[in-house]
Amino acid sequence: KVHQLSFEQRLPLIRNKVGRRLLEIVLKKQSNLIVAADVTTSQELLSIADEVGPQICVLKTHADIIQDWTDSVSEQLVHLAKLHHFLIFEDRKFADIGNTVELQLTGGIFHIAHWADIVNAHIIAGPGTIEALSRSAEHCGVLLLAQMSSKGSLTIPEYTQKALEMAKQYEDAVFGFISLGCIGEPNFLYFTPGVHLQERGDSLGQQYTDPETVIAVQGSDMAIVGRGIIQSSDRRKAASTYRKACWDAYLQRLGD
Ligand code: 5BU
Repeated sequence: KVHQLSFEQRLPLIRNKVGRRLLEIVLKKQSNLIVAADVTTSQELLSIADEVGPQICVLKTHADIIQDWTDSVSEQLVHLAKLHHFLIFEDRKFADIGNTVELQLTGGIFHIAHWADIVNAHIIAGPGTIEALSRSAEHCGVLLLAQMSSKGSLTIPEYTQKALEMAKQYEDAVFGFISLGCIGEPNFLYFTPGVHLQERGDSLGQQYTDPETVIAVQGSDMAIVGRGIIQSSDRRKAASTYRKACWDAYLQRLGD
């Protein structure tokens, strides 16, 4: 199932306001590129945000791999997000009972709810996880993990289908999925990790696909690129190359 509706046409179909705000940014910057800033110091995280910021619609973080995280890091990140017009997606993959998820979202040392525009959740524990996120993250949009890019992932078709059903029950909060391509209706957005222009995988089960296949053929909307950009000697240039490849793939899909 590949959608040929444009992002302009899909914008009014999206119920969650963060999802709509994301599409406004995507259209304005002509970027459906998300960078996964998988580094371990706040200095590297912030310099990546500044370097690739102009090319991306979303910066994806793993706050818990930053060795020197403080509230000041998130404040600076939010400042850069405003400066370069991108959203912040904390890839926390909440998976617990609702009560614990609420504490994980708001508490600890990360205070994710204070600075993340987008968070994601596994559906393994049932709707309580999403209920907690939708209640305590009013200004946050939620993505459900419907498929994963890693080898041996247990997300069989029936599981992916359950994610779609659960999303429909929480459409005010959930505006999309982590999936390998388009798996449902055009009123949701599809985000795909495991994107690389050169490599086919890593030594720990990551499986890569190129932007054209992911977006034009498999019908995904947003490509998530980590090491393809992060490990490049010129991150600005790499981000620019990936932005163009992802946007051209989107245009190709519309034109097919
Ligand atoms: P890479 O360096 O492009 O392989 O990084 C991929 C990023 O996407 C990394 O932050 C992962 O945690 C994240 N990811 C993934 O690779 N595959 C998945 O199925 C999910 C997240 Br969900």
